[in-house]
Amino acid sequence: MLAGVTSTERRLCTSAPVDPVDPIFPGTCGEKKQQVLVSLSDPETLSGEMWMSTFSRFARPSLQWSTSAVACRALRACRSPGRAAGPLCCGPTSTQLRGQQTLGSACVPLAQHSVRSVRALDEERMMEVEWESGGLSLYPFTWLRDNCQCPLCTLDSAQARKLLMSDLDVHTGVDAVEVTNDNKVSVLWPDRHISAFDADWLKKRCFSTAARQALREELFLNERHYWDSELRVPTADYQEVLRDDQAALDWLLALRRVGVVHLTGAAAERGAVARLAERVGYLRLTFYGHTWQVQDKPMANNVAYTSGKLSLHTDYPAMHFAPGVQFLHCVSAAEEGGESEMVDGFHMAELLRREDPEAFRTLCSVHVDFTDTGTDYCDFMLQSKKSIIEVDAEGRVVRINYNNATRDSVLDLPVQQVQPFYRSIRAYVDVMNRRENVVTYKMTPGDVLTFDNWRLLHGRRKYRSRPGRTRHLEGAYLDWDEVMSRLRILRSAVQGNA
Ligand code: OGA
Ligand code: NM2
Ligand code: ZN
Ligand code: ZN
Repeated sequence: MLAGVTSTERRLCTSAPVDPVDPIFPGTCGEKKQQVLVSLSDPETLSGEMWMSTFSRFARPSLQWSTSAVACRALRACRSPGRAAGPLCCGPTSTQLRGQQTLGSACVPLAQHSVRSVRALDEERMMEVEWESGGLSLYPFTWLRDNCQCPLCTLDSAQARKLLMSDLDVHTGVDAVEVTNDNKVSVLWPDRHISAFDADWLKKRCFSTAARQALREELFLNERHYWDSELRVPTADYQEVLRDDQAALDWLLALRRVGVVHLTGAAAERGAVARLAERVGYLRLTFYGHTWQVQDKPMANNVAYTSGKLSLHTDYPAMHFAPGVQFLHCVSAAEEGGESEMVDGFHMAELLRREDPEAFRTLCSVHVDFTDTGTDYCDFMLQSKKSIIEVDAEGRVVRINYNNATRDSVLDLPVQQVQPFYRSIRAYVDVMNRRENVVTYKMTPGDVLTFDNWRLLHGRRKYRSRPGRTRHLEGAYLDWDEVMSRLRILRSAVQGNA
């Protein structure tokens, strides 16, 4: 069991604010740069604080419960003997499913929220729910009608909407609303259609700013924990991650939040990254193959396949949709050189924004050409155009695209903007190359580095290549949708068992 769980549970009950002190935030804890790795399973070294702050993001008991409930409903639907055999459960059976599945949990959801009263606000076209626990929630009539859960409106086996937009009256009124004996809210519509909404289901979907923010965080875990050279890289045992759901969940939570997890204890032979990808779902095929071999190769079709230095980069900016997650497994290490380096690209971008806002703006706005041509899995001629620092609508950094080797000589800029553009890249690269920002380590056979390729920049020092005793890493890509999907399933299963 994970360290810090007791304190986590305490927080779940008290919903205390997120801890202000965190040991992987340099400067806030005053720790020295000695320990590089922090075990995910060792109660002494794993900072409970790190996990508390992770868990406290979805620490509201109601939200936790609601998520489990959705998963459990789906599970129950496919498990109950009557339905598993019957025509309603037409999805694949467990023996038909390919790849990894999270072991199910026997969770029995308990009702968390009760409705005290409900009324229709006809002027506003909203239903107002008053909760037993205090507080009010508003639900627009149109939204309620759109999300009717009855079998005519919803395909239960797919948890999907059957109701067509063209059949939805987007100006509907209601005839009556009431609280039923089984803690549901019932709505009678003008055409005599009736909807019944579960109290917990409604509570989870409350439109208040705070509720939406909490649900957003629960679903997407967008909170990031920035770091620099003092990072103690989260580490976990490869075999345990394959075997144990809690270990796999801890791995993916840290991968999301910190951006990197070091797994140890894999066999020193090919196959480990494919097996790990199966634990998640499936890997992402690219022109370099299902998995790819980082070795010093004659007539290399990529600078990675030489013994030269790789400066800090993200992989595959030549793809418009670059792989979200990367696994690198050390099959054999170089006798000399080949050390790995990495930086937190989001953190570095924030430093640049503060120190050189002009350069930051340029890297956010200029669309850079990237190119990759060659033959591997098959022949390829890739071109892409993207900004080196991508921000979302709120200005938060969400993706870094930068590989100096595949940055195209084609530069689609007015000539006057060329020099400011170079100055800006150089400013960003100079920030990330500062000693205080780079984590350096040497992989040994059996290590698997798993990291967020949208966020981290990674590199390697040059190495001496010896015929017959060559350095060999095997790599694979995945995407964040698949990783987050597995994370949510693991979370439901593990929390259901608690
Ligand atoms: C790569 C890469 C790192 C290494 O292949 O893209 O970054 O240590 N390799 O060889
Ligand atoms: N490899 C390692 O952007 C890149 O070309 C990164 C990709 C060859 C699959 C390297
Ligand atoms: Zn309906
Ligand atoms: Zn790389």
